[in-house]
This record gives sequence, C-alpha cells and structure tokens, in this order.
Amino acid sequence: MRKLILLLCISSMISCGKPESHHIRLWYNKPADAGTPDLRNGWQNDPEWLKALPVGNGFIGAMVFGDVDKERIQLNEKTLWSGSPDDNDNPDAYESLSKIRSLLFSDRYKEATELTLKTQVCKGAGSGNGNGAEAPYGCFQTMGDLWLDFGTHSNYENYHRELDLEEGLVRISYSQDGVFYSREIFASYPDRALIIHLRSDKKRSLSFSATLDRPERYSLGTDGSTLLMSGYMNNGRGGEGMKYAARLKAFSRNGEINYNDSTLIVKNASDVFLMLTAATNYRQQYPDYKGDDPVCTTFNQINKNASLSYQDLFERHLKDYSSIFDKVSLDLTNDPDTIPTDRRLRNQDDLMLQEIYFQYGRYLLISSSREGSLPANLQGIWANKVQTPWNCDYHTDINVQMNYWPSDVANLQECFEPMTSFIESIVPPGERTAKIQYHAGGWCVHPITNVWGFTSPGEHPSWGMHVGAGGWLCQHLWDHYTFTLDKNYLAGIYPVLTGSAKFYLDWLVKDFESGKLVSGPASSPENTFIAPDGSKAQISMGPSHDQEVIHELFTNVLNAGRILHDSDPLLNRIDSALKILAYPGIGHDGRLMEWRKEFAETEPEHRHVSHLYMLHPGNVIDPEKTPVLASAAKKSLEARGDAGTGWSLAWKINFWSRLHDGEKAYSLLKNLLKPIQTYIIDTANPGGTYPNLFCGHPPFQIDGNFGATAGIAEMLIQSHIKEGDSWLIRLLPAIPSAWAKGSVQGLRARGGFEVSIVWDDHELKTCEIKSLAGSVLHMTYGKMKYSIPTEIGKTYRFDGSLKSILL
Ligand code: FUC
Repeated sequence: MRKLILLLCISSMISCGKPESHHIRLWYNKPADAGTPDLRNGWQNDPEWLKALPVGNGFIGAMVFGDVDKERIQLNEKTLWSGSPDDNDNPDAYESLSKIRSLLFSDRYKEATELTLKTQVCKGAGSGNGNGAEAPYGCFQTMGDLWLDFGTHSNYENYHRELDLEEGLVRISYSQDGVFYSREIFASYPDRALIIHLRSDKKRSLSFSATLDRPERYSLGTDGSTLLMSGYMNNGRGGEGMKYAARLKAFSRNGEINYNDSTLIVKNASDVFLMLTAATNYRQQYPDYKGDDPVCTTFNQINKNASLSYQDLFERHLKDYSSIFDKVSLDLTNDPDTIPTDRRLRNQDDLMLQEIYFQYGRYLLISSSREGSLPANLQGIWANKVQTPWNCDYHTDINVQMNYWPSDVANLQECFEPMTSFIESIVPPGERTAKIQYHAGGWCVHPITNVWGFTSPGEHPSWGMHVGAGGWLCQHLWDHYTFTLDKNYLAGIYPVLTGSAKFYLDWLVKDFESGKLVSGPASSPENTFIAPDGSKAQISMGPSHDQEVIHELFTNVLNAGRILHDSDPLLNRIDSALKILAYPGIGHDGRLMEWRKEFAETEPEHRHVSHLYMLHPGNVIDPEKTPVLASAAKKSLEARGDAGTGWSLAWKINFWSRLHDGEKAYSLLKNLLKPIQTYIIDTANPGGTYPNLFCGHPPFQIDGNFGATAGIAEMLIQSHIKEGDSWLIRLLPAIPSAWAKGSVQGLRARGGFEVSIVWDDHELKTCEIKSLAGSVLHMTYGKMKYSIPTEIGKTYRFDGSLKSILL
C-alpha cells in the first residue's frame, strides 16, 4: 500500500503528504468486554460483540474481543447451518394461479391475497418466519468460542487494539505487571486457518489455558496433540444434521504445552502461536453428499500447515490478502490518524472515517467471500447466535445482491466466485419449484434461500411472492461479465440466464386491458398499498420492480446470445416478449409508479425502494439519457425520505449518486455513519453504525457496509451506461463539496478498465485508465467527453480537460 501511495504522489500534481507509516485501520484504546456472552438471546445482538473486531478467510470467521485477562474469540464457519434439504413446493398451487390473476386483474385484492395465502405459499414451516434454527430450513449459527484464560486480574496500561486493514490482521498490546504483551490474529485463506500469535517481552511470562465451547450440541476432547470440539447440528426434524469440527493446536519454541480433555495449557512461554482449523461436512453443490468428515479435514489441515512457522504463515496470508486489498486506495484527507475509531464515529464529517469505512467494506468482503465457499450471508460470516436474525440466510430481494455491489467496482473480483457458484447451485431446486408451483420451464427463486436449496415462495404473500429474485441474481452474473468481458465466464453462466428467462416467458401473462405482459401475483418487495377494495395488500399484477428486472434480464440475454452467437429460437421468443413487456409509468404526482395502478402506500417512507431498480442497480434511468424518468425517480426518492434501515440508507447513497447529486449522496452516507445503540430488530428507526463499524439495520446486518462501499465508488466513477459497443465512464459524477481534494486508485469500470483519479479544488486534475480488455474507451467529465480505442494492457493518462498526456 505504501508503494501505491508513493506512486500516486509522484504521478499526481498535488502533494500527498500522508505519513509513510500510515496504515488504514480501526483502532481503540479499550478492549471489548468478553464477559459472559448471551448467545441464546435470539435476534438481539450483544453490544460488546459489536465492539469486537472481525477477521475471516471466507471459510472461517472470528470476532476478536481483545480482553486482557480472558480473551474471547467468537468463531464461525461459513457452511455451519442447521436444517436439511426439504420439499417446500406446493403441487396444488398451479390450480389456483389463474383464478388469483383474474381476481387481481379485477381489483379484488383481498380475495386474491386470501387465495394466495391458501394455495401459493410454501409447504411446511418455510423459514420458520425467520426463526428456522429448529426447522428444516435451518439457520447459519455460531461455531462457538475460543477462550484464552490468562488467570490475571491486575491493572494494565498502554492498551491498544487495532484491525489493520492493509495487513488483514488484528493487533492487541498492553503492559501488565511490568511485562509487555502482544497478540496478533488473522485468518489465512491460503492455509485455511485462524492464527493467534501471543508474545511477551519477558521470558517465561506467558501462561494461559485455552478452551472451546458452544451454546449447545458440542463435545470436547483431545488426541494428545490437539484440542477438538465437534458435534452435529439439528437437522430440523429431531435428528442430527450437519457435522462440524474445530481443532486447536499450539506451537511454541519455548514454554510447555499440554492438552487435557477440555483444555490446552501453555506455561512459561514467551512466544507461542495457536492454529485453529474448522470444517463441516457440507458440500454446497451436492446437498445429498455429506462431504469429508470434518474431524479429518481439520486434522489434515493442521498437519499440512505444521511445518510452517508463524512468520511463514503470516507472509503467505499477507501475500494473498494484500494482492487483493492493495488494488484500490482512496485518499480523502492527509490528516494524521490520531483519533480512536469509536471517537471518530461521533463526527460523520470526518473524512478519514469515510475513507476507513470504504476500505473496511472491501476488507469485509475479502474476509467473508472467497472462492470455494458460500457467498457472504446477512452478517457476512460473523454471527454469534444459535438463532441468528432472519436465519442469517440469503435474502434475494435486496440483501445478498447488495453484498456484491462492491465486488467489481472496488476491484474485488476474487470475492465474486461464491456468488456465481451459489446462483448456479439454486438452479436445479429452482427448476423444481418453477415446474411444481407454476408448471413453468426454467428456474425461479423467491425472496429467501438457504444452503439447502430452498427456492419456494415465503410463508406469506406480503413478502413471500417476490418473483423478481431470480432475474435480479442473473443481473449480477451479467454485470460481472461486463466488467471482465471474459467470454468463457459468459458462456458458463449463459444457461443460468436463459433458464431464468425461460421461467419468466412462461410466468408472464397478458393484461388484456393494455395488451402488455405482466408478472404476478407478485409483491413489490415488502411494501404495502391500500387497494381499491379498502384492504391492505401487497400482491398485484405487474409491480414495477418485476417488470424492470425482467426487462433487464431479457435485454441481457439477447446481448449475451449475440456475443455467443447463439441461434436458439428462444431468443426470438424473448425478443417478442420484450416488445410487449409492461413498463413502469409515471403517476399524477410525478413519481415513478411502484405498482401498475396508482395505489397509496400505507408507509410512504418504506425502506425498500425496489421500483427504482432501473436507476440502480439497473442501468435504464439516467439524468442525461432519460431526464423525464430521472426526475420521476427523484420525486419518488424525495418522498421516501432520508431515513431507513442500514441497507436502505446505503441504497439511497447509490440512488443519489446515479442522479449525480453528490450532496444528497453524502448526506445519506453521513446518516449511515451515525452511531446507534439499538441491538434488536427495528425497521421503524433509522439504521447506523456500531463501534466496530458494522452496519446496524438494526440489528447488525452487513449489506449496509457493502452497499455504502459501492455507493462511495459510485460517487467517484460510474460506468453503467452503454456507449456503442462499450460503456461510458463518468469521472467524479457525484463528489460532494466536502471532498474538495483527493485521489482514488484502481477502481474498475465496465468494458474492462481500471481507473485512477486525482482531483483538487473540486476539479479533476489527472486520470489514468488502464485497458484490460482492449475496448473503446468512452469517458466524460462534466460536459467534456472523449473517446479513444485502446490496447490491452496499456495505460492512458489524461489531464483535467481530458486531454491525453503521453506517459
Ligand atoms: C428484508 C428486509 C428486512 C431485512 C431482511 C433481512 O426482508 O425487508 O429489512 O433486511 O430482509
């Protein structure tokens, strides 16, 4: 990173002035209190846990408290789920489908909703209304805790705790009884292990006992050289489900190490490191295949790593981690980093806080989403409960999508693979759901899914009939292609896109009044309107969100078909359907309509803003290309207001950026950065930020972190609008006046470009664009525009008037 800053200083026309030793970090001068955790208290997040610092390698996640006398490291393994595969599709649904549609077409919403509840929703317990820990749906759960008991009780001083975002490492240090102690904790992706390094500056002064526990379903034992915690999850049917194991081993060149059945004991050491491996027998692609025995997997992994010293492990981790993290740097201020992060949070105008928040989002995605495991869930990979909020699953009506908004623009391509393979993995169950529920081809998924392939509608029509989810997921696959232009990738995901399009072709019906194709019965994610029959309803025919998603999917499939030279007649069917697909209208009040009819909302400031999909993350509404739609979208946004849950605020940063209103985007960012003290679920009060900078829905939900990271990138560059065969890169489309000068390096743009910008006095100074795919470069800054053909691997440099500067 220092190298990057140096490079930027040389290449920029402004002086950088950042101290060489500056590492981007979160830091505190107090520990989080390990106390006695209340892991059973449902959805309520533990306030101290929200002070602990997260590390992760996409497989193992850990929250480090940094408590001096008794360290607590709360553990997760990405695949650790209760539950088991279930059949939730309702074969009786189809029979009532056309009746429901006719009722909706004739404005009989109450009856339609009743019939939908009776016939369309999932069979069985579904998600357990978000409490699926003991149901077949299951939930993502804590793997338990690692405790290090130092047996000390005396005062300590010079306490420091930090999460170094440039090294992907937590550091803790303090002095106690005249001895200086330090700890370093990281999760290594190359070596699939959590590493905890402890040191003291005085010989034989480091003694502690380590143990593992879990709120339930675990046993502890030793083979004499490791400590093993293992058990079976609840399969949701009264039996044993997934098997898991966590294994701990100590390595030290000094001191004594002993294991008994419940404890690892280290005595009189001065330098020791612990290695923890964790695994389950879950295999994502094969729900029926139980996978390797985690007791063996954890043993083999420790054996494999055993010849590596702490230094080796750290260097291998750093090489891997920084190869991703260092690709992007953001500089908004030259201030020295002298304020602890929890204090910094008191001032949302603090530019370094914003810089840290952006890079923290990148850190969190690197730590929670790596090739070979599952995508980041509602809490990424960090969850301290048995019954986690909303099962900590994959909500597909905004949440999992938002998790991946930063992956391409913030140059984190390595983190996207789990999303691709997860979407591929829900195609077979989604095909069953499409066939059984709707007698339709292709595949579909509704607003929630889990690791067991749940693709049926949710338990209630109000939220469970979100049919646009599959198309929305496909948007991510296509979008990833547009950043890379990797045709092999496109060929791989093409069947997923066409499968989703096939479903919608069968699902859409003609609205005989207008002759247009509409989706339904469908909700506009989670929003409620007052129907003409006076009832409060959520389902209708042709909610704007679905229409927009399907429009985009069909457009993308046609483009993909052209690129891949596909001559399947399916493309003609898609083309014809696209021509008569209903499109959202503008209401009498000038707002973009959320439903096909002008219904009044029961909650005009509802957190979901799904009907603005084609403004963001879609690419249809644009202030310059579609000014009428853009002003309707603006009116809708104004009516929604500037409050909302964490993710809702994050989405609004992106919306306002797309409307090129940097000041509004900035004020939403500041709203999101406000500290909150609410730990229970609350959709009525605005979200904010916890001391460890986790986003508060509330409770903690990670989508807001990722959404805001993407939003900050969106303020700096945008590339969603097509220009000829390529895309238009907009430089600094929404920077607020508070960002008077700064630089960003390494953001990615569609068409295969890497973009670095320096600005000063609110104006672009220089910009460097590296061509990764040889596309034509179209770019614009303010009213200026410039296009140039590019060569792969070449970097192009421009001044503030977009005049080319020779490198
Ligand atoms: C959707 C949202 C909620 C919450 C949940 C996990 O249902 O409406 O606010 O984020 O997902």
